[in-house]
Amino acid sequence: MKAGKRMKGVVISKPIMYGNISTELLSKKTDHTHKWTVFLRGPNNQDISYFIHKVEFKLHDTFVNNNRVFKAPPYEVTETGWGEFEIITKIFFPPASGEKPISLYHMLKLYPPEGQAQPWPKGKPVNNFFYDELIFSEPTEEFFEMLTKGASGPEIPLKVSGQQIFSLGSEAAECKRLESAVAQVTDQYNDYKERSKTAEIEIAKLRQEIAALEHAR
Ligand code: SLL
Repeated sequence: MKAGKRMKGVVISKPIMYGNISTELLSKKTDHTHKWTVFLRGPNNQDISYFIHKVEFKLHDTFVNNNRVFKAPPYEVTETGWGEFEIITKIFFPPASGEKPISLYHMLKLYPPEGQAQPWPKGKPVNNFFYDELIFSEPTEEFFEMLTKGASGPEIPLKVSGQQIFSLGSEAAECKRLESAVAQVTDQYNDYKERSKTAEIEIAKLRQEIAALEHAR
């Protein structure tokens, strides 16, 4: 194995999940209104540390020591505070990978989504989770070894359960929804095309009639 040699044509993708969970503090001793946790983990809660060197969470300047660094999992910060802000999660890969760090931008959500039909139950956590995939294109041979040998068990759960909300099942359901939306839009488009063709024929006919009438004047 030659150090730093990249593998032509090889692409490896690793699923991740990131986001935050927040609960309102019921007894407010300070101006802090919520307790929250921001995290980076595998969608199946599987270990992802075998291809990660460290993770930094950059919090708002109002927090003491606002750059939180983790060299091992769990990659998460739990805090209390009073406001929503953007958190930058910077993922660093092992030096042998030659990969640049990747930054994720996440808006910390404390409050439930607007326009809820029901009032939000007191103490119910607010979740704001995202699924994404880290794509490694032409990894070095060393990093390829790490990426492929370190995985343990399935990376995406089969079914939704608890906090594992992104699953192969929900992906398939989403694909079906998108396919049926595409079919619906295609039908509508064909219908409009047909109607516009009929209208054009009608216009041409009327033009001819006008021309004949003008000619006869
Ligand atoms: C806002 N633009 O005004 C945002 C900033 C900052 C939140 C939110 C600090 C907590 C502490 C904290 O919650 N900052 O003092 O430890 O809503």
